[in-house]
Amino acid sequence: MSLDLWRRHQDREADRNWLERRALAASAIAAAVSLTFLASVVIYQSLPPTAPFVNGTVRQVDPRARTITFEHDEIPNLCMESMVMMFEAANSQMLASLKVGDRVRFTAEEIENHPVITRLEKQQD
Ligand SMILES: [Cu+2]
Repeated sequence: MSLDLWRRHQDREADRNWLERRALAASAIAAAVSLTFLASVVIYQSLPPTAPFVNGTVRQVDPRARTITFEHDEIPNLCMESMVMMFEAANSQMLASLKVGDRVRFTAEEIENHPVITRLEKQQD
């Protein structure tokens, strides 16, 4: 092998090594990104609900529509002042044995662009 040929061979080897290293780095970055994403999904799902409990008084119950109207205190996570408004309940059990005038504490969260009651507890008088 002439010196020139040998040099070109060495250059090609170097190019190939560089490409291999770059491919390896790219897949390492891709793996790190997907791991980070997976980890954040797992952490997000394992966290308890963060919506704070809010006090309210039941003003209307509609079991067929699965809605409850509350006079409620401020709901900071929804940037909402105290008011009277209707909410959808996350499940129909929340409406069982609930009657107008009941004082409750509840959490409301924005789900698919509308506020939903996600937890509900009757207050003992
Ligand atoms: Cu409101």
